[in-house]
Amino acid sequence: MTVNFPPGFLWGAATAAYQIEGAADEGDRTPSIWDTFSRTPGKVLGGDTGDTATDHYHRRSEDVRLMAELGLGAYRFSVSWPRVQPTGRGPASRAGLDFYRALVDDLLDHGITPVLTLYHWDLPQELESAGGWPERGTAHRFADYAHLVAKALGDRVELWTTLNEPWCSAFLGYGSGVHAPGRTSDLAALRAAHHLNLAHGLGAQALRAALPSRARISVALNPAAVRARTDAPGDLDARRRIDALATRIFTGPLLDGAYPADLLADTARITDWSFVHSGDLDAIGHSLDALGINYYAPSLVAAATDNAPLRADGHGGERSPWPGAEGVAFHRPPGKRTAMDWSVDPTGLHDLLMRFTREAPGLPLMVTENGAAYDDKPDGSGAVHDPERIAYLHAHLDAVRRAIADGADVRGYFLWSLMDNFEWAYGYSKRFGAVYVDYATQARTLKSSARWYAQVVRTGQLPPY
Ligand code: GBH
Repeated sequence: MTVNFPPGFLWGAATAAYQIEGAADEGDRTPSIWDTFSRTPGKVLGGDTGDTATDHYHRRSEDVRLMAELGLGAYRFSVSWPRVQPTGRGPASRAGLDFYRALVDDLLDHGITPVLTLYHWDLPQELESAGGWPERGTAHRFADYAHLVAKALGDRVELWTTLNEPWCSAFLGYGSGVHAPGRTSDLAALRAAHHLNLAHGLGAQALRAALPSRARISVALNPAAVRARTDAPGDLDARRRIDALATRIFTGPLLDGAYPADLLADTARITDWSFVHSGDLDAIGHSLDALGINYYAPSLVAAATDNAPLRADGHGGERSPWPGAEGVAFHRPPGKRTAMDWSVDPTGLHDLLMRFTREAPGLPLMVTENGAAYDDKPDGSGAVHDPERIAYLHAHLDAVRRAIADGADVRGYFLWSLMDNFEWAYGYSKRFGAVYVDYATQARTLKSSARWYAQVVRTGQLPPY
């Protein structure tokens, strides 16, 4: 069956500032929590840091030409907060803003729609030293920062995303500690989650005040496609708990104007949630023009029968990123796996798109990230063949197509990632790119998946598989 994606569908690829820019000490940039964290021995695999990353800061024009070669209609990137507002407060850095002005101009010159994310995990270290996301003031600092970026780029950027995956910022950053700033406190993680929600709400208000009315505001969540291992009540309850902590802790305030009652009950041992002030939920609700969904893999849970420890985020950390989910065991979903050891299951993406179609009727959806890591290596001629990634992308795009056919209003798809990059706690050991990066020379090579994706973008349809 040949099916076209809707006209105007945005075909894109995504990156994030700390993962690609490098130039950590250039311009007025100060350290972010990821500089501090990655420079701390033992935190990132191989001791890797984003100091140089893929040197995108210096290779911006070459990288935009690559995007044009792929025929991308859109590019999702993030702004480094400590590059454009070095201390996290006060005036903007001219040098910092100039970099993003030049990037956006390059994109527009090539007919590529810029999709700007304000926060992809690189909090200025000075704000962390003042308490970070567990402190309410950080949400206000974020709104000021949002205003400053909107003033600088609002004349040429229409699509704005406040936060990328606030779950990771809160629960990996402050709960399990496998991400920056590496704190391990259940209470701090829950406070961080609320202040990230509040930052989104106040940030959206600041954007509306500064942007022309055509601007569109979204947030990119990583909702869990979580399944119960059986229909036994204990397993279904495990599923409910993880769904609350992964997804409804964000969509509750965003879509329903309240935190879910079961989440409050599950976490009552940790907090009475008195850090939620009156008025906060009004600021957070009714703030979205679109919802971004990042999807990689499903999770499979069950009641822990034998005191099985909670699996943290698949990386070294022994602490759980799931406060209040004691008694939940994570199991390995069946099926094929990527180099992250995540299972390949596109039905999770279809399910999520249909879920938000039901739960947020009328709200446009966007797949803001989807992709996979594989052990890519150049062959003798320097070509990089990644048939597994093509299979992954094909299957997931097919899931998007099916969701659209089933009534989901999906406006775009962003492959993660444009190029190989700094994969957070895994450093450079995991490659998610459609473009291969030789870190010794910074040479970029299109993988076969990039050529495949270029064809999908050009034709607007999936080739037979
Ligand atoms: C995204 O994070 C990021 O936005 C991006 O920067 C990153 O490079 C990319 O994906 C690839 O990792 O149920 O406990 O097993 C995705 C992070 C990974 C967080 C899977 C949730 C499963 C948690 N997600 N993880 S668990």
